[in-house]
Amino acid sequence: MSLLRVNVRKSLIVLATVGLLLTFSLSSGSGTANAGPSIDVGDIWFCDVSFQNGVCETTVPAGSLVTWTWVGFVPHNVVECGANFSKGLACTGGGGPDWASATQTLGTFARLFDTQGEFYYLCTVHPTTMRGKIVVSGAAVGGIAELPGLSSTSQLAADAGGDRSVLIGAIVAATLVSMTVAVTVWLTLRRRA
Ligand SMILES: [Cu+2]
Repeated sequence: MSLLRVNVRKSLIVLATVGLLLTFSLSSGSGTANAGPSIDVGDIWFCDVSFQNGVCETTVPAGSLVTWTWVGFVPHNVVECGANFSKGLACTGGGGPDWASATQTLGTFARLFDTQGEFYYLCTVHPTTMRGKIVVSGAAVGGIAELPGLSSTSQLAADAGGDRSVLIGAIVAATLVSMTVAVTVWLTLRRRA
């Protein structure tokens, strides 16, 4: 009787733990921030080689998490540089950049854009070649943000990858829950027998 009671309590603790893990894994994939676009950081361009020497403009709804993904072989950075790049080639004017990534050759940099406006950035290693602009619209919409002006296949593939990872996370979590329930029930029954 008491052994059964202990098992039931153990089962409840396991279920509660798994439930918490499930909640965390789902919220990390699609929490308060919209899963925004991923912008490629290449040699030597933002978004796509066609934006080399130009300005890559990316429009997102307010509340979007924008991620830059390094895809090249030489060091670059992403540095906020004032309206129309008013902070200069090193972005040190006007009190310096409001935000900046590290100078790196691999990895990602993510930033949540939750206020409406236009945010200019450049790579201070290649300040005249690599320039970009995030336009944050007022409308907060769920899901993946639209990317006007960006039609490269790598951009589309990156967006699809983001969707897939959330889906895979949900499937893995659901599988873990059902496996845990099955093992717990099996252990409980075996101990009672
Ligand atoms: Cu660069």
